[in-house]
Amino acid sequence: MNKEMWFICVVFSTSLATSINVSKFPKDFMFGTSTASYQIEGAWNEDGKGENIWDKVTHRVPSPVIDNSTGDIACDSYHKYKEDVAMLKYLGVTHYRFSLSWSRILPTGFNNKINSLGIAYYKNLIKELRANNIEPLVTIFHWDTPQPLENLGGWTNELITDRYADYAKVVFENFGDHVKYWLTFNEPKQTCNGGYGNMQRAPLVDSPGIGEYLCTHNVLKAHAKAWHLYDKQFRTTQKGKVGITMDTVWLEPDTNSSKDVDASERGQQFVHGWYARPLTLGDYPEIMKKVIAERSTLQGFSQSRLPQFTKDEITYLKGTLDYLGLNYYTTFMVRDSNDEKIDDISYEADANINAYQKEEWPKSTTPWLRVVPWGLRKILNWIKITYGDIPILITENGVSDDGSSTEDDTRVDYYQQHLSSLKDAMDDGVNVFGFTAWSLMDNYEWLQGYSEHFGLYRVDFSSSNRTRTPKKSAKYLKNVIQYRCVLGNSTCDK
Ligand code: GBH
Repeated sequence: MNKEMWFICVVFSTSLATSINVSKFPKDFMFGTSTASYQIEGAWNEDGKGENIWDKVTHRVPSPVIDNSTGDIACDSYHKYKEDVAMLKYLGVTHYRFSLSWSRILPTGFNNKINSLGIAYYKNLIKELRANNIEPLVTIFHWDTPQPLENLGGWTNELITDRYADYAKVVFENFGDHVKYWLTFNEPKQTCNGGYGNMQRAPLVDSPGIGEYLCTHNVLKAHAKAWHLYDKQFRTTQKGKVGITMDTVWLEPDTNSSKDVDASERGQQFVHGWYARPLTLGDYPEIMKKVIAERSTLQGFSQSRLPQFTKDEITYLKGTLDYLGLNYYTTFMVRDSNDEKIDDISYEADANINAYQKEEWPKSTTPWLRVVPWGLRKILNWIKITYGDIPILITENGVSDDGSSTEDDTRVDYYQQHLSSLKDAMDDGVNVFGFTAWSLMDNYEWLQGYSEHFGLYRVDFSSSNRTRTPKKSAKYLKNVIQYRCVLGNSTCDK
């Protein structure tokens, strides 16, 4: 190949790899930003709020949190919600995704006592949003289980499924006239794997290979109970939609050998099928049922560590999704693992894949998060092919940095590339009706404390005002929303 041809090839292939989709987003496409109660509200023991599992673990001595910090004050949004709404207004978003603190509404976790001040806080927030023409998108549960319910086993005890439905009823009754989009759970895989399996999330219960499966079983039942409750008692008058948010990753086969391709598909089923399949087709993926049953037997258990749904439960779960929320941050390469690890009783050993990220993929300050925009298009297409043409809302997408500068070019690039990949998926025919950036502002990043910054706004955690400052990415997203164009200007095709 001569020099000139070589040059043309390189230019062509790099421009393909990074080519930006410049077709416009549809007129009714929803653009928003996202937060979660424990990560922003603070006021952890104010106005009658009860204790939840994050209050509990962050107050432990020694602390399990990287910087020993807590969400006691966080962004102080309990007091500063009007400022938050003004920021949303500046961005020009159509919707705002936030979550409700169960313990603020029901301090004991049970419905014996409803905290009117907690209800008032969310009513005021919703009112302020509506007054500014911003649609509230409400996550009913984002990881903060009331401590009294955790004391009884939390999500591993089936008792919680009816208690969750009681809570959802209070929520629909009080806020449902002004909310059209509900999400029952945020990332149940993190609640279950992190909370009861791999010790990455509160309540930090050490029960790998068992706790995750019990937890997920109950989360799915609780979700279905809330959906049916809404469907029977609230849908006709309130006219909203009830979905769930799953965390997603794309798992790209390392080679095209059938072993690696199978490992990728098995991984997808363990990560996504575990939740999406029961709620669309009615039961866990066959591969999960088979693998976990076989391994359980080899390990000496008299029954599978994966609980079974009865026929009635399968019917009850099936079709309980009005739409699907997806959080996408990154992608992994996967290889088959030759080692069966029979002695290892854990979800990870059951899934048995080797995952890694390529050095050439740009890093963030979060260890698992490298920038891989094309994975978003791939996971969206996989979901459509595997579970049918369900309406999808991207409920989270974003990247962390060290927070040292408001000139956050990395975040601007990240959003531009991911929105472009999202538009590619929409052009492929995937039914996506909205995009929600994580996060409106820097906030409490769970066991990483205040060390990772995902915000469009910087928050000064050293000032008692928790001063918010827009970053370059906020201005970029504002322009994207205004022009419905990833370039942030008017040059996109019609
Ligand atoms: C989200 O979690 C949360 O909803 C949000 O509260 C949080 O602040 C935000 O992201 C930023 O972290 O689990 O092995 O497949 C994201 C949790 C953990 C999901 C890592 C994807 C990929 C590695 N993510 N996971 S794996």
